[in-house]
Amino acid sequence: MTPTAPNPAYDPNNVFARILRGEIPCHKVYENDAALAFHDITSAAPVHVLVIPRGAYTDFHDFTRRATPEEIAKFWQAVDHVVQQENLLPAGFRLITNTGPDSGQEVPHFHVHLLGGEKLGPLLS
Ligand code: IU
Repeated sequence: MTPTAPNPAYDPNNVFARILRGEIPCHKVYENDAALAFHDITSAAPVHVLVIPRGAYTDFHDFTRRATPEEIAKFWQAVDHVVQQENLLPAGFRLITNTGPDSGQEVPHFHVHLLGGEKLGPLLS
């Protein structure tokens, strides 16, 4: 795929960039040419998978504004693939993407948390 121009605000040494480069191992669940899905190291549910784009996007806002339509489509197709692979329907699942400091976003590379495998508690408690 044609990479989008680098975002000057993007830290190329964040942990997910290093996972994408193979410098840090991950427990891979699925990948396509635009996205990688792997288990969160701190599980908040029986299924807790992170899906990240291969491109250098800091967060949801950055990804949505700068990624190509093909990257965006393939990213969400990867999320949907993991939903099916992990048998999360019909019981259901939750998608979360923290964006910016007020959200508690820790890793400055866009990612979606996919949570499921049990009845989840209230989002806000
Ligand atoms: P957040 O939305 O940026 O707060 O989520 C970052 C997640 O990345 C968090 O749930 C961590 O457990 C997870 N994570 C990881 O899976 N592997 C790592 O090496 C690191 C964080 I650092």
